[in-house]
Amino acid sequence: MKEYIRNLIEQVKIKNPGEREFHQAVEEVFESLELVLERNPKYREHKILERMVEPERIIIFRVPWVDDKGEIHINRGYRVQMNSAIGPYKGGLRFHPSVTLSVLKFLAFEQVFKNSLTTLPMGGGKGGSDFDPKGRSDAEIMRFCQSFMTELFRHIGPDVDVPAGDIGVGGREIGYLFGQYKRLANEFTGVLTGKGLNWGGSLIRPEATGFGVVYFAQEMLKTKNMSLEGKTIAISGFGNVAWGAALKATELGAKVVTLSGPDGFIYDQDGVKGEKINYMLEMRASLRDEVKMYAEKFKVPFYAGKRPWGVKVDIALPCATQNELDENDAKELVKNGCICVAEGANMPTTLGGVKVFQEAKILYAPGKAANAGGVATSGLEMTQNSMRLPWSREEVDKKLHEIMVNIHRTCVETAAEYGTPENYVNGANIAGFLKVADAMLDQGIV
Ligand code: NDP
Ligand code: 2IT
Repeated sequence: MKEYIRNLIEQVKIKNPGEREFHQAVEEVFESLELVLERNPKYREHKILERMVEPERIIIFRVPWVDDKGEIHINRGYRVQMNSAIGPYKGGLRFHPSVTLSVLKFLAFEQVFKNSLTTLPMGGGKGGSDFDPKGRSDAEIMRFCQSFMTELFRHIGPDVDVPAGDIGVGGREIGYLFGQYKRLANEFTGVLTGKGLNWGGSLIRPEATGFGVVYFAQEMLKTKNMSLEGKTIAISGFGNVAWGAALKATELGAKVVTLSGPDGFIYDQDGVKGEKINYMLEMRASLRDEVKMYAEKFKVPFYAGKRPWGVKVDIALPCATQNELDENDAKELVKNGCICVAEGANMPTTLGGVKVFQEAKILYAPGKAANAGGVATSGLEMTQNSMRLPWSREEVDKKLHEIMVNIHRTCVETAAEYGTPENYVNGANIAGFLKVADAMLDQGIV
């Protein structure tokens, strides 16, 4: 079976040359699936893995727009519709200059397994653009979003494909995208999630990914009879996910001592709490892309060009972006006594880094399990839209919490069932896979 999996990974590399991030995501998942294929030859016979790495559809399009000075810009837009076996395509849109087809394919691939874990009926997709929002005016962001949606609208729909936010796409962008969709499609439906509260959005959706990561970490700690109370935490990033994680971790009695941005990281020994957490929203809205602003405002140390993984903490929550924590960072965290890593970002740890955590036998949860609370709450937003009834904050939060506890239990039970107890990577990959794979078998060769 090892041979078959290795060959398959090789084929993916040959067929998708240069798509480094996509190769990495496939390799991580397929290594876990060896255990499943040994027990169930039917997945191999029906070429389920071969089908899963071939997106059902990819749309690539031109996004022309005009800046405030009248200059014309051309960006590239994408939507990767990966797998619709268990529901309409669902997944965020990323606006960042580092966006490539490889990045979006890896994200869409991860999304398939993540969405399956949420227990809600959502397939996997992802999209975005290499557009750089940094320094752009509100009017420029609006024109870009309108141009992007002018092409995308014909490929999505509330029962077809439901995009949401990701890096560079928050409430404001979802608003502009929704406005343009509504105008073109002439319908008011839940075609996007992360909407404003007055027009179909769900309470708790902005907080959901970060809250979910912390709920997941809480469950991991419980397996060792520990809690978040009094623990110190290193968070990377200062965006939507980092913000939600800081809020919930602080509420549960932990102390968040770092945040990071592309410019470096800050160390706040008193903890990122209260108004300091609110300030994260201001930093994000400033579109300056600098966490240094925090150091200046609150007079704490700033380490230019560095990542926060050398700091002594109990828990690490990487919440910025892919491959932001490598083998050396992982060694450093373990050496300094870190006992738990839960990924808020998608694939923030390199394959080498993951091996370090697993060999050190610390608690380590991959993003597709730990950060599933965001898309799960998007699923709850879709439900509310279908019912045309909003739920209260408490109700959504309770459901989110139940879903995270459930995903945690599923990961632990599946890992044990397949002979690798405490291996959250195997637990998440296998459990996420089985539901989608069985649906594909039921639906024939499509
Ligand atoms: P935001 O745009 O709100 O924030 C992203 C943060 O990461 C920003 O601070 C961003 O800075 C920073 N960042 C980006 N690149 C780097 C880098 N190379 N080094 C350091 N920091 C960097 O996005 P989100 O918080 O929504 O997303 C963060 C991560 O969480 C992503 O991996 C995303 O895929 C994942 N995620 C998001 C979910 C959601 O619901 N929003 C759900 C599940 C996962 P800048 O952009 O200024 O470079
Ligand atoms: O990576 C993710 O799960 C997200 N960016 C959220 C996707 C969604 O559809 O809410």
